[in-house]
Order: sequence, then C-alpha cells, then structure tokens
Amino acid sequence: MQATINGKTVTFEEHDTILEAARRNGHFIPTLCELHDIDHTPGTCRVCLVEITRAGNREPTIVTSCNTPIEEGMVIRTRTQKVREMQRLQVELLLADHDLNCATCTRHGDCELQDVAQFVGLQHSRFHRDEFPRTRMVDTSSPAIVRDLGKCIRCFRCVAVCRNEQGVDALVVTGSGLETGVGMRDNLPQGASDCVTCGQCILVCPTGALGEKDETERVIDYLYDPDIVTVFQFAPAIRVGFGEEFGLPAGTNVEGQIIAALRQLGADIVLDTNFAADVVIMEEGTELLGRLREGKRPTFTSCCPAWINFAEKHYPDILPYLSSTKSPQQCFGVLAKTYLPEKMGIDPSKIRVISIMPCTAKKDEAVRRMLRIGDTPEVDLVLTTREFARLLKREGVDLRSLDPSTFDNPYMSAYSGAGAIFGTTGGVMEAAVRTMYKVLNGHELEGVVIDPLRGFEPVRTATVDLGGDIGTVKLAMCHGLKGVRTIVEDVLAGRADFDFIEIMACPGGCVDGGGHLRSKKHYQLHARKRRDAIYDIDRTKPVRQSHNNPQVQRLYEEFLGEPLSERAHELLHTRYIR
Ligand code: HC1
Ligand code: SF4
Repeated sequence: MQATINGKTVTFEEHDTILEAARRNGHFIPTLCELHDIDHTPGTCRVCLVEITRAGNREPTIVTSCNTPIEEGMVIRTRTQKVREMQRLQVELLLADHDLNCATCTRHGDCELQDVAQFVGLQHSRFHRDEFPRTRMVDTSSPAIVRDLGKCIRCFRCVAVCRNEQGVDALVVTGSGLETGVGMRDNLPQGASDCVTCGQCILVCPTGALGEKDETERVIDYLYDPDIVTVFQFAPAIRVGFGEEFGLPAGTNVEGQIIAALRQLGADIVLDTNFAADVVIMEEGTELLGRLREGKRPTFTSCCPAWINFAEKHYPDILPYLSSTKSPQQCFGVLAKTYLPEKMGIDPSKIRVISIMPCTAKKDEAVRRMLRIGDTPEVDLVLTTREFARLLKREGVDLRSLDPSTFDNPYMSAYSGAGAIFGTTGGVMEAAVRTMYKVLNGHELEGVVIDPLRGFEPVRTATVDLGGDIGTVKLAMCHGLKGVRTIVEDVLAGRADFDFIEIMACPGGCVDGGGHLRSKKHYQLHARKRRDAIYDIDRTKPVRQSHNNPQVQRLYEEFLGEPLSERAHELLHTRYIR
C-alpha cells in the first residue's frame, strides 16, 4: 500500500497510523502525549498535526497523525504554513498554564516540551498566566516522588504506565476542561495513596511534572562538613546504566569511573552494594532452606522496596510469605554503622550512608521506621541515577574525563558474580541457588550459569535440583508488577506450586529501575544491554558465589558468627507492616 509524505512515495502496512508510517520512512512529526512503546495515543497534546488529502478528495484537512490511519493514495504534508501555525498555537496553549520556571526545573535541557517549543519556533507565550487553578499544585507528600502539576501537560502517559504496564492503577485523570489534570485515586496525597513509588511513571513523563525528591543539596552539605564521614554505596545496576547520563553507549561498565568520581567529590569511603548483595544471599538462602524444611512455601524475595510497598498496600495477606532478610541497601547501611566503624575505628555517630540507586522506592525504604538503629536511619540518603548525574554536573565532574579507579577498602567492597547479577531479573534467584547448592552438597554447583533462570519474559518458572535433603525446587521469577498481581493472587488462592519466588517491581528488574536515565520517547530502551553488561561482570569475576567472597567470610568470622545468628538476625532481618 502506498501514500505520499512530503512529495515522497511511502509504503505502509494495514492499520498503520500516519505517524507510524512517517516515522518508519524518516519523516519527523513532533509529539508530546503519544508513546509508541506503551501503545499510548490519546491525541491530547495535538502537536502531531499534519495536512492530508484523501484519494479522490480535493480539499486538504488538518488531522492529528497519531490516531489517524494512513490510507491508500493519501497525500500528507507535515510542514505546510497552516500546519506550522496550528502547531505553534497548540504549544502556546500548552504553555498558557505551564510553570515556566525552566531554569530551576530538574528537567531543564532534557524536556520534551522544550524540544517541541524549539521545533515550532516559539519565542514567547502570548497566553501565559501565572495563576494556576487549584488543582495544579505540587505534591511533596511522598518521600520518593514529587508531582508538580504546574508542569503537567496532560499527556496521561503516567496514568497509562501505572495502569496498563504496572497494574497498580494509582493515578487517575481528574477534572475537566481547563481543570483537567492527573491525580491520585480517591484524591489522596501521593504519600498516603496506593502508589508503590516504583517510579515507572517518571520514566515516561515528558516534562518535569514527575521526578524524584531531589537530595543533591543534602549530599553536598554532607560532603563539605568536616565532622561527617561520608560512606557511599552504589547498586549493582548503577555501574551499567550510569554512563548513559554522560553520553556513553548503553551497557558500558563505568564502575571504575564512578569510584573515581566519588573520590573527586570528596567522598570519605567508597564501597559497594554488591558486597551486601552477597551478604543477603547468605541470610536469605539459609532462611529459605529453613522454611523449606519446615514445609513453609513459597518464600518471596524481599530486596525490592516497591514490591514490599505493593505487598503491604495491596496484598497484606502475602506478608507472612516474604523473606525477613533486609535488602542489600539496608544490610549495607546497618553494617556501615556497626561493623565498619568497629573495624576502622570511626565514631559511628559521624557516619552518613549515602546510596546511589536506580530506584525511587529505595528513598521510601530508607525512611522506614523499622530500618533504624535507635534514632538513626541505617541509610541517610538515597540518590537516584539521575540525581547522581545531576550532582556530578553541579560539582563540575565529567565522568568521561576520569581514569577508572578501584576499591581500596578491605571490609565492604569486594563482591562475587552472584552479587553483581542482583541487578537484573532472575539474578537473586541464580545467586541463591549457587550458594544453597554448596550448603546442601558440600561442593560447588558445576556450571554456575543457570540458563532457565535467565530471560526477559515477565514471568518465568524453572525447576532446579538442589540436592541434599531438599532435592528439586520449583522457582518463579517475576518482573513488572502486573505479573506480580497474578502470581500473588495464585499463591493466596492455593493455585501456585512454588518454593521460591523472586519479585522485582520494575519491568526488567533494577537495570530498568524508575531512577535511571529517562529515554525521551522510549520506555525501557536499554534494559537488555544493561542486563548483558551485568552478566559480563559475572562471567569475568574470579569469585562467582556469595559464600566464596572473602570479605563476606571475614564478616561472618569476625562479627556476625553464622548466617541467622542472633546478631545477624538483629541487624539483617526486618518485619513488614500490615
Ligand atoms: Fe537493585 Fe538490590 S538489585 S534492589 O534491583 O537487591 O535499586 O541494582 O541495589 O538493595 O544489591 C536497586 C539494583 C539494588 C538492593 C541490590
Ligand atoms: Fe504508579 Fe509507580 Fe508512578 Fe506510583 S510510582 S504512580 S505506582 S507508576
């Protein structure tokens, strides 16, 4: 089938929209609300206007290209005078009640609305008014996410992701006419709503309307305070996602440059969450074997904080099935304020633990009241990948110009390949199997890569023979909350037959966490490359099992005793709120 776009013949397929056919044939049409990757074409922004003349029809008309099917013989023009004037007017109307404090917006320079305003050649907005309707407020009630409705352009991508991709359905379209907006269901503040702070809505927001609660200023306060000892940790997925913030190809491993950047910032101690991931395997693996021996099944992993929020808010009856082991972020935090100062002779009250995570929900986790040592949080501050990039840019550090550095701390920085793979779906499960096999059989599993556990399907299942007195176990891995809802309902209804279930709330796991770089116009563009980079780290590590990490062995010998010892229990395990 053929049509003409800007004088050139193009071929198209049945059911193609004009926008799809134009893109495939290299014709640019600006859009703000449409997002192909999640099949979202609400037609609300009206900037994807084109002029069309249908076959056998002389009169051209203007239509929105995102939701108009292309037809045989159609003549399409994307840059006529009329189209350009109408697009410009449309953008002026969008800016009429938009908060135009662009210089102070964290999205400045990375905003799809700015791109479109440049494209239509807008130099000032004639209709702008400073008084917003009451509904266009800033909601700061969540510890993780800020919704600034003065910057919302009503594309409803966030509503679509939350409802259709995550199945949480916490966001709704509110009001009508000039007061149309996006709110939390039941008009609740975000902090009291059903939102689980996964941050997937942030990844698709075209403007600065959705973002993490920015903590870069507090980190700078800590860095320049001579009385404070800053201890940094960064998550498994950070090293393979962070380079993109500085223009490096997706999946580039920048672990060494991150260490160098933190030292240049003035960090006192730079350590690794991957070390704590190995510790989690020691605890969670032992806990799981105990539960299996007691006939308690299944056990769910507990390292993903958006999953914990989801379980607590949406399915509290599932909480008894969750592992009590804290996440690596929190195991790190508590050890950095107990074990580390004991070993290094530092006053624990001076230590501030700062995490760099690909995740917004980790901010929520860090302020949970059961994750404190007395009055002190185990983790003081969490920066997302995006904030860490912002911090480096604020402090004039260019990641690309740094020579890679290495860890030099003998207590909490070494990690195994098992700790590294936590950052992708199936990784926690694979790491746990490697260690449980050794515990049960006294010798290592041959061939540490367990292929059935790898993959990208939203729900995967596998059967693995662990040997010893446990034998064959049934495993499931699920990433993306939509699939989680089904699996949790199956468990509660007695329809599921599993021993161990790994849950990661973000589709893809942490490699595509809600705190990572936003890919303008795409959703989950780089997850696979980041995952492959994580598997490469595992492949090249001399130590690939958590129990063989020498720093983990030292931690147990010199501080914790055995996994699940009284001290390990007190420091590394938690409970959940119904
Ligand atoms: Fe994750 Fe985890 S893997 S939750 O995805 O268990 O964020 O990367 O840090 O805590 O280790 C995130 C990543 C991360 C924890 C670990
Ligand atoms: Fe929905 Fe997640 Fe956004 Fe909350 S953070 S509104 S759960 S997509």
